[in-house]
Amino acid sequence: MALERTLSIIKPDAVAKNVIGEIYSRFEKVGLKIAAAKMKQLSRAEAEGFYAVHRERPFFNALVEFMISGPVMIQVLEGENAVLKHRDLMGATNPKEAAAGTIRADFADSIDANAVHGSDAAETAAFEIAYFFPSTDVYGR
Ligand code: RTP
Ligand code: MG
Repeated sequence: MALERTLSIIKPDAVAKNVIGEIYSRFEKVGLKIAAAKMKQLSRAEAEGFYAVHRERPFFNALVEFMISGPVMIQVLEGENAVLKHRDLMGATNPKEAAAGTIRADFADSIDANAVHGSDAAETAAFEIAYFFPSTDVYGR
């Protein structure tokens, strides 16, 4: 299994709930290492660019509004099979459908305020990591 990197964002709702440490602990327990991290208030343009793939979707404006409603915590996670491993920890997009014990089941309130973002494939991870971190700020171990 290849060593992979993925981009994680703890969204404004989860930052406001003060569960950054609880979520980091879940990453560490499955062997995902934090290779880069920063807290950031996204501008509208940054949020729109990050989610550009969803630009034509009906939920795009609500998604952008939510993502700029407060600071987010952004990190690069590194480990074996990191993309899928992280998606498994997150749970389904809609917290009502998220499996028990997943981050979204435990901390998300709605499909809009759903606590976390995770890259959905290795190619999107490469784009998303570069979107927020210059390669010199990512510390692989
Ligand atoms: P994310 O990108 O944030 O990790 O979430 P995801 O892959 O599980 O879901 P995605 O399809 O990429 O959608 C991005 C975000 O848009 C919101 N959404 N709302 N109302 C809706 O039908 C709907 N569908 C998606 C969610 O907040 C989702 O996280
Ligand atoms: Mg997605």
